[in-house]
Amino acid sequence: MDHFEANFDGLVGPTHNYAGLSFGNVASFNNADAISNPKAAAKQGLAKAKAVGDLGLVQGILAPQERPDLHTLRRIGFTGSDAKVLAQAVKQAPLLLNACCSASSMWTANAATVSPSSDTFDKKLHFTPANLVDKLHRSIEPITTGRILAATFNDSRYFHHHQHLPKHASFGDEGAANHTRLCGDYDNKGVELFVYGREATKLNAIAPEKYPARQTLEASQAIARLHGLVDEQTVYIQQNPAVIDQGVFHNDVIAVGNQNVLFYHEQAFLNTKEKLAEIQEKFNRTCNRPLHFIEVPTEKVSISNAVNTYLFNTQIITLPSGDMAIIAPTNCEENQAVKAYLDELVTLGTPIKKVHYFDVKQSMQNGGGPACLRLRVAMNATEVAAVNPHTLMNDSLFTTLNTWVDKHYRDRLSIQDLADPQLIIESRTALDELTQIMQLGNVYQFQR
Ligand code: SUG
Repeated sequence: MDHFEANFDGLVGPTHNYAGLSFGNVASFNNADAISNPKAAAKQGLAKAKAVGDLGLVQGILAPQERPDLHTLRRIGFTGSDAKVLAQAVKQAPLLLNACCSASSMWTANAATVSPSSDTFDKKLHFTPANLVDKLHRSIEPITTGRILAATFNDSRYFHHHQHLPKHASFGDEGAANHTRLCGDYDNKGVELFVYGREATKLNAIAPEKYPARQTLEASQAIARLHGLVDEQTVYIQQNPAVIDQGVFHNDVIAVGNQNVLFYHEQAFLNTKEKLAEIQEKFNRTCNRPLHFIEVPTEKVSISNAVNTYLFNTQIITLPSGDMAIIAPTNCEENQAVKAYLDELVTLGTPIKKVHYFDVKQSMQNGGGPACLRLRVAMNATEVAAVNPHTLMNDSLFTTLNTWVDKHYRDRLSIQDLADPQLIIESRTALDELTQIMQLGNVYQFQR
């Protein structure tokens, strides 16, 4: 095969914890203050990534970020030694300290928006890190994300890296979680779908009432301009505000696509009929293949079941045989209605023939399913060959990373532990070693 959709999974960082930081993300809120297990979280993620690689897909790993983020704490006025900065922060501003300790970069579906070279103006693969401005703990990710992406896709002949969008609510951008690409073969032209929650510059625009809409139309349009996408291959769709208000904080909680399949809940979008017609028309003109819309009705799967099990935060992958499989969290298997739906789905005659379940509960408890944990990068063979090879999953990297996790990670972390200065030392020691394993150079602030 000479065209691939690679998945780059976020390696869970040593400070993985449950701080209830994401208003509008039901799991994050419900599990606030629970005790986390960073070691198990990292191993669950690695096992899932390795299994997808073993199914025959190109699989990569993106390094986590430096947390606690002492640099942000110093920027907001805490001074003295690292230990003193933590001690002051926990006393004066514990919630800000929590925000500076989140391992949220593990959800690499929010790392960036990626457009493959067959869609872009200069025939390079484009990356724009997401600014993640809606949540403080996530808004401190994009600079380091940009460095990690540049160290992973480190060949300017093939990869074009942009700066994140201006950090203002008008440009709220959550990356690939609100972006889907439909295509024939991965290296052929495709149709890029941008799903947004609100239009920032229009007065009285339709928007959710209870929870924030993190992605704006203006951000999606800016990405399409930066990547040089053409209108004939681009569709903008507004998310249904009523489902955002029920906990669907990203489109990838309610819809997922792969090649010629779009799998979505009937309540996912606004103006569904018109938008599906536009997708169909653009797809027909761009891609030489039948398109399958798989719409899941509320009577089979309610919005609350979709949010609680992450049925749509599954990965739809194409196996070397050409059949598609779904990578689902075990939470789907444990829910009667959702399991029944998935059992039926593989018999419907669509390209989806099989479901594989993985336990990623440490991530799920913060609202991150299998699809949140990965950034998809469609590539041709030349581009795959240009990727930093030390970031690509194989038996050796899998063993090395598991050993590295065993050596450095705790198996229990409470919110109170975030103020432990020893955690800074542990985290930095681990990440310094990781940059050598993955040959990333000095991507972290503490190394510069
Ligand atoms: O941004 N949770 C993440 C989950 C991101 C899921 N990503 C996708 N759907 N693509 C978020 O809400 C919780 C952190 C905490 O509460 O400790 C958090 O950031």
